[in-house]
Amino acid sequence: MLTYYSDDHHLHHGNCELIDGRLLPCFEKPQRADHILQRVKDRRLGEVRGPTDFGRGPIERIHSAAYLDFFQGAWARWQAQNGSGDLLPFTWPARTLRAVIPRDLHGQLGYYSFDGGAPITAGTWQAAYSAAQVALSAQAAIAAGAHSAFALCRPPGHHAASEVMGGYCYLNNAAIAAQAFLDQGHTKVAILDVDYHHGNGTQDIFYMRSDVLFASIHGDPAEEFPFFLGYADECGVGAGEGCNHNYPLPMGSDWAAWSAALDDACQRIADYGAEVLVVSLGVDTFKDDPISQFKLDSPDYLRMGQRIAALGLPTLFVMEGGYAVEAIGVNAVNVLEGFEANTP
Ligand code: SS9
Ligand code: ZN
Repeated sequence: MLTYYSDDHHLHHGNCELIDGRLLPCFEKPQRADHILQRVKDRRLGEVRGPTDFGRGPIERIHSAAYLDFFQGAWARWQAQNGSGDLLPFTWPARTLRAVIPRDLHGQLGYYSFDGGAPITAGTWQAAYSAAQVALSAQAAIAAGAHSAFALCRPPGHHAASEVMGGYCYLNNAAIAAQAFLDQGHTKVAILDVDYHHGNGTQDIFYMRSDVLFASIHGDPAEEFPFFLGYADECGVGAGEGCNHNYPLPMGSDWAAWSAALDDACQRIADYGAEVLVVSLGVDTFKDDPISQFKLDSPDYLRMGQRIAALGLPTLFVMEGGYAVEAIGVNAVNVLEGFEANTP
């Protein structure tokens, strides 16, 4: 399997995040992608290629120009104010307030985010931009005939909506790639989100559309981040009705419970008639993940890849979460190896 990767992810390294009343070092850190790349090489998964630059155009198919302008320019504005430290939001237009766009940098930061988990640093835009190009490059490889490809994206993307960052995510790499398939002539794309957290950004982007089916298996949002989306009764609206499938699972779920949801999600994807599959590949479902509560073990990721391969669809894997840094290389690449083992 081809892997696409850019070293630019190193340009994004947030300082800290708020957990249990303490500021702790960010869990979403550069070593995550370094470990995955090393495992790709150790297992000789296939060639590793740098991205082609497709520009801002395909990103603007998902994110508004106003949002991208804000994100791209935020650090320079912060520097012009002599800001020190990461740029982090602290006020959001929650219920009772108005979703106006203030003039102030921090006001705009609150407008364009949903939590304080996505710090903007000097290199965040470049890292996120390159991650989107990595996803687009892997998409292009599949469009050119490859049966599968791995976009080793960092930062991740599935929590980012059209105009909202959060949950370590800025640009929705999987959504950008899915839209590229549609813009190149496909009519039905499925996105399967196996990250431990609900892909709220991806769901929101495609919620009213029938050309993308979204299925997500995740920790029950009644008990887990992102809390405010990802419930089982969210099925899509308008043209999108019936094209959104959430599988919220209880804390402590293991492979038996998780794989039952996967079987159902795969059946939905097959019934939908998807021509191509994008997998939002998070491996924070791992038993030793420091911020998650599922109980998958490393061999389970081989089974996951095998089950996904049984769909028989051209498949783009897009890296999302996974924070047990030493293990995420093994677990992510296990999915890819399981997929290849079950591909004729
Ligand atoms: C605060 C935890 C916030 C955000 C998790 C984002 C995961 C992205 N106690 N966690 S895959
Ligand atoms: Zn996650």
